[in-house]
Amino acid sequence: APEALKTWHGNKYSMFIHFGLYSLPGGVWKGQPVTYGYSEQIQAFAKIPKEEYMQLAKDFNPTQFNADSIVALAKRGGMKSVVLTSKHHDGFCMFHTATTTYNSYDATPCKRDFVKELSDACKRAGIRFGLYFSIIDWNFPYASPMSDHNCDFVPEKHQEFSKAQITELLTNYGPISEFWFDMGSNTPEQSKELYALVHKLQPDCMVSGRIGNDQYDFCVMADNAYPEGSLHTPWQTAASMFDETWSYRSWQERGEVKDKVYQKLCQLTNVVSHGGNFLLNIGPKGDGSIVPFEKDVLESIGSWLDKYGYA
Ligand code: JFZ
Repeated sequence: APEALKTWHGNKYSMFIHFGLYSLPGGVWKGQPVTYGYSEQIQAFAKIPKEEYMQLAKDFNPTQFNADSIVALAKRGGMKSVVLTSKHHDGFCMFHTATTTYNSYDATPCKRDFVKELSDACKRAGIRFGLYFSIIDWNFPYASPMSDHNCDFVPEKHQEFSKAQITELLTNYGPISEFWFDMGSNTPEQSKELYALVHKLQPDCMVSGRIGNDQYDFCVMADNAYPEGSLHTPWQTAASMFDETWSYRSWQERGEVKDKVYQKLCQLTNVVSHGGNFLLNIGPKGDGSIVPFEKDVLESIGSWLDKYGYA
């Protein structure tokens, strides 16, 4: 719908949040920093057996995760929506789902539904809310193979599983501004089916191009990139704070806040002035708290936007 596109395009600048079980180890496994690969994919990069990785859920109790303060930070930062990782490649669901007990409500001591908490907080604050969803799933035995975590691939079972989760996500949490599929479907038919499912449930929800096979409402550029010429489709650039990871990494060298503010402001203005939307990521710690460096960066960008009248 053209109105939905206009609304989405009007977001311009939004917050991406990578938060999940992987936030607990924070880029360290068995006392050793894992120095290659994104930290949200530590299960694959540190070759952690599934049963062992799953144990993280027993310690997942992010007492410092406060949806209202995250949303307040997004607003202070000048952001118009928030996009949360509902499920990353590890397959751990950050919402209370009936499809698997491997979720933040059933498998943890905290019994919390983070999709619910953040969607409610966004509603209270009057900003939009979107979801990242990985089609790749290292926990579901029948999901498409990537690394050696899946060995019993059954395309139909994987598709039914994804559809059930997508249905929950688009039914139980109010309006979802964008559905940020990652790591595409297996076949063109499956991409088409998921795309149609999203629009059947929420006609105004914008679907990301990473569902694969040319099914999309907007394209996602490579990190920090913007197109050379004019694109004939809406597009977005997602950006991480640091090149090597999206989720929290305890040993990350962050440098100076002012340098990061300058870098991210350049990217933001570049992307938005070329007609794209900018989605800037934060990676909260395993206890749910926001990394002070990231908070400072977002607040400085927010004051700059305010000062120059962009807010
Ligand atoms: C994917 C994930 O694998 C990663 O862990 C993170 O969640 C990120 C947001 O999305 O990684 C990608 C996939 C494609 C590109 C960049 C990062 N790309 O096309 O530039």
